[in-house]
Amino acid sequence: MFLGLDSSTQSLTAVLIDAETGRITCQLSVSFGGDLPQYGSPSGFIPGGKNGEVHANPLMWLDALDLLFTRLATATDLSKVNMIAGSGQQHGSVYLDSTFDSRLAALDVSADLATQLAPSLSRASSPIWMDTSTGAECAEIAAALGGAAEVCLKSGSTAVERFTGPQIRRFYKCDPEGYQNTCRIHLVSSFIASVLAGTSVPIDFGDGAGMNLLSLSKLGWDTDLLAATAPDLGAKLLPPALATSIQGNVSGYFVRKFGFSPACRTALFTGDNPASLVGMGATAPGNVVISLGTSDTFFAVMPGPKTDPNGYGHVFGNPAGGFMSLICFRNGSLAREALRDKLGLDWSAFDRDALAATREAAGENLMLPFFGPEITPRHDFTQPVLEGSAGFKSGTEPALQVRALLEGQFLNMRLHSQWMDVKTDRIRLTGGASKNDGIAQLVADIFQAPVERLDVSNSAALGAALIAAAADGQDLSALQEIFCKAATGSSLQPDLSLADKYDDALGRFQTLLNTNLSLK
Ligand code: XUL
Repeated sequence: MFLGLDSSTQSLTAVLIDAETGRITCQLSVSFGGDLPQYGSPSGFIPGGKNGEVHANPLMWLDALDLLFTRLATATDLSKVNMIAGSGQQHGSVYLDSTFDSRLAALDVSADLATQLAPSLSRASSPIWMDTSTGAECAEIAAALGGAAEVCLKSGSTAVERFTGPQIRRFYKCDPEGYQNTCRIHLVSSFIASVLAGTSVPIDFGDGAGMNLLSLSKLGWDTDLLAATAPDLGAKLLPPALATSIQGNVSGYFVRKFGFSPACRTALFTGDNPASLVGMGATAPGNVVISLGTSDTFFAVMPGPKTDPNGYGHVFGNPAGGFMSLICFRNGSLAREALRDKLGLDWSAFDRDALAATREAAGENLMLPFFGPEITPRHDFTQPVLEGSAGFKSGTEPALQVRALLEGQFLNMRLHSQWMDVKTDRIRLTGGASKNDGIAQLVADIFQAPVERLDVSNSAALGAALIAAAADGQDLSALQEIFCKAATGSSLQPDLSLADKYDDALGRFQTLLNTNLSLK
């Protein structure tokens, strides 16, 4: 049995697979907002951050881990797990002092993780991927390297606000003492992997590439980027490694408290998107993955190294080896939820009612679908921009707004993924909103490509379980054939008669976007 965990923005999920029978035997989740209300983070982060800051409490992730394992131990026999791997929301960072490793080694089962590890935090909160506070630091790093293009060439991305390097630099500038007390910096992924392993373990190439610190050609920390980010940074990071590297046995805390076998081993954790690439069975060319989550992401295996000329897209390590490209859209389900709440609709209205009722209006009205700052394209939007019929703009025909929001999200995705130039035999759709047939059909129509969905709702945790199996020596592509099949009846073909309409809408969307980006 192989266990995959995914610590995402809003929840911690476990997927347990049996490689022999080809079945998922257990799936469980802890919701940060719902299950841990004491952290005051209904959407997984501390609300009300100033100047673009979005932080989360890392102790919440530890409490979630204890709670998830308590539930798992009741639901299943954890002594059968051979190997654990996992993934985390990308870019978020955890800052630890010199006592972290000794506290990990001495964990006592009579107390919880959060109480025992809290004293080793050298920074009380963790900036996460939604943070946009580091514009100045991005500019400083780019200037030190001789320009944005140089940072992109080395690390696969221009210096990006949410990426960990600029976030570390901001911490160093705002709290030099706190930075000096920090002996180890982890990503969300490597932090949780370290807790499980009972010792600090490396960051993997998949998640490490989201830091603006990893040299893609050398697959090691880049000395120029380290120097441009903060002093002595190299000493605070372990050398990066491949996700399938085995770290040793699971910590005794989990053996004694939750019934893991002492022989159970742990592999590295990776980013949620690289893990999702594995879990969606998309580690070979021809597949594009669109993940509809808190953020929406668009990713695919890279045919060759290529970077986004506009600086919005990224190159990350593929946990199966090689590289992947990724584009992240901040206004994902948070925007869908914002419009739903504004119009007082329930979820079904996004699908059955709203999209079905407005089929005739495909591509007619336009919405720049941004309820807050966006990262692709990078801009401080405060509310959506509407262009179209009077009933649409005034909101007297709410279904038209639902259609335009969703069309706007996928037109924006189509526009900003053109640079990748990847072969799209099929789009594999995942994430909460992917279950929605209306949304899935819209993706097929706007991209004019077939869309498939898998049975599994948490592709990152499934991907992590498959990475655990691969680390144990199992054949990854054979397992993907079994676990990553499209669900029966889930495939949708594009409506070819809409191709021209959406080509035209794409042009108008681009014009509206460019006009708004040049305002200000
Ligand atoms: C990717 C990104 C998000 C997070 C949260 O660059 O910022 O997708 O990984 O899921």
